[in-house]
Amino acid sequence: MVGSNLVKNLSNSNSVSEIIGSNRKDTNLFSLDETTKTIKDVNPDLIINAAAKVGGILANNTFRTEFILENLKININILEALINFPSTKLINLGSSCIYPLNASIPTSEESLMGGKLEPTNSPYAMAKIAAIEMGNALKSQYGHKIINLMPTNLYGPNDNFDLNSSHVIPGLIVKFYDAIKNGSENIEIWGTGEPKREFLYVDDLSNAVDFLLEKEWEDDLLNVGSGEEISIKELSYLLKEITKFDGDIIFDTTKPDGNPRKLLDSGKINSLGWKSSTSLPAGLQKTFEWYENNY
Ligand code: GFB
Repeated sequence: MVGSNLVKNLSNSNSVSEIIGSNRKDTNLFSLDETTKTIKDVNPDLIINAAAKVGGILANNTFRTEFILENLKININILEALINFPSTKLINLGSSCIYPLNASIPTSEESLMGGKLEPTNSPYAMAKIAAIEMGNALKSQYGHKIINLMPTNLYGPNDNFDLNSSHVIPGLIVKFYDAIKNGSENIEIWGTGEPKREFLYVDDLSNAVDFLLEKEWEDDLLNVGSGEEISIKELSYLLKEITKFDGDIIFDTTKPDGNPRKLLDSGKINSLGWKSSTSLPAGLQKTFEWYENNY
């Protein structure tokens, strides 16, 4: 979702003369040789690392080994390959789950490593933290220019709409869509509905990246969020309205809630002059329409 969206949006950017997308078919990031070869062949001014094994709470909590191994390998190979290309800048994308469970809300960049991680996604978070630390090592030792962007929970067209591995928004869109199609009387939401999340429409993240291309990078870690949080219960009622489902919503409390609250302090990027522009209802509407037209 993020990589294809960046290619689409940055193709129209005044700050970019050419953008080259490289997906998993083009470069095997589990191979250091192939990763190095792509960097050597393309010789880019800037790499945006949007590659990751990602998933929702169930996938993260079930495939814990794959989530840490695959993400570590991707990040190790990109950063090790970059050692010999110190003039190639890197924008490295992470996730808000790098911050500790007990971090203050809204969570600022300073909270990193201040406590224990939230258990359902600690393997994924640990791989993302390792990438930040590796980047810092390259910066101090070899002079690389690297910025780590930590977006809040993302959603939008081209997301993963598989019920078992998706994040909450695409998961609920599929559930409402199928319930309407099958005439079901209710849909099931995981957990208590009490947890709160902050969501960012994927175009807004690409817009933040485009915005930063014009800036001098001083911070090595920068949060990117919408600044608004909503409970999963409120989110499900909003989606019920958008999808026009007229049945009931049932909460399956045998499923995990995960982090009770995730809201980033995006004050740093806001003070540079960037703000998200897509409201949650507008983004959800666009994502639902995209799903209806593409599935
Ligand atoms: O989006 P989500 O899977 O990820 O879940 P996290 C958010 C909340 O929605 C949790 C609830 O409290 C879920 O229990 N939920 C309710 C559902 N119904 C559903 C459903 O049908 N599908 C899903 N997926 N959730 C992820 C991390 O955490 O966030 C990743 O696991 C990453 O590592 C990502 O950081 C951004 O926000 O809990």
